[in-house]
Amino acid sequence: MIDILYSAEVASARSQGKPVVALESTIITHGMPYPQNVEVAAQVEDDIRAAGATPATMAVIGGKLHVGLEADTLQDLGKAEGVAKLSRADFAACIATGGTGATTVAATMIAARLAGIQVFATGGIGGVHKGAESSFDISADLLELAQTPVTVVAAGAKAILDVPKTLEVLETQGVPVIAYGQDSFPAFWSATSDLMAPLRMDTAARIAQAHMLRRQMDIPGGQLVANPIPEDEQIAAEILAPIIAQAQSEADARGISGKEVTPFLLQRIFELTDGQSLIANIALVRNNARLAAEIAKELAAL
Ligand code: PSU
Ligand code: MN
Repeated sequence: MIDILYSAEVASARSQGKPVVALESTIITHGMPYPQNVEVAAQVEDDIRAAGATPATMAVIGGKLHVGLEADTLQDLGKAEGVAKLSRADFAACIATGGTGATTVAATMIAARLAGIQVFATGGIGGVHKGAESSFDISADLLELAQTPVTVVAAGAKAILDVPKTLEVLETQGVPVIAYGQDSFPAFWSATSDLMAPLRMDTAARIAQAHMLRRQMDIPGGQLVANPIPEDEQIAAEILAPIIAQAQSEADARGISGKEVTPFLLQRIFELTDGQSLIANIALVRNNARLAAEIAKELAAL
């Protein structure tokens, strides 16, 4: 087995069988600017503690896989420059070479599985990018959801993605996409979209039960829970549409490709909305952390 460095609180929760919620770190290093990134990461961890679960933020630091970061380590990671963005493809290579990297949704799911953690809260997942029919840019997050048994709570998918194609790939890959408490598939900054979610559940207990049943039925893979942003915190899709289009055409003009695409778009949208996108982003991540904690508690009780 690979060597894992657990934070003190995660080690203690694991030994007592208490509920733990995994958190990614790419959102810290590539998704939000410093110092808000560190403040938000600490706040989200506190939200999980307040809800009665233990947060486990994942990262690779100097070739060691950390499950749960101590406060000073989180601070250093949030400030550091040139941290790698790790997905399934480069996760093991980073450990092998003694590197430092932040985990995407895909890599966080792998780390969670290694640590026996079944629930994970994030903001948005990667998906099928606009123009994927020529770029072939489909996030490894979708394929990870198809094979790694972790329930991921996100706020739906961003409009930087081709959301209908993202839902099609999830369906093909056999990933349950569950809207929480509504029929519509949430659109990240907006609580609803024109698309129906394939599934709907209204309680954390149901989501936990479905997660367990998939394991008992030997169906590999996880679940995607799409949790709508609280209505008073949302940004209307009409306001964001032209901004997203501008960010996308800038990315195309500059020939941005591969793993640079998502961080580039997020950064440009932050700048073009004068930071408004970040405020909504923070609200929805916190909301997802609270729901993930409830699901983890239900799973621990099963
Ligand atoms: N989408 C967001 N915010 C994010 C990301 C995606 O709304 O921070 C990050 C997550 O870490 C996700 C990764 O796993 O980007 C996906 O990158 P890619 O599209 O290169 O697979
Ligand atoms: Mn990609």
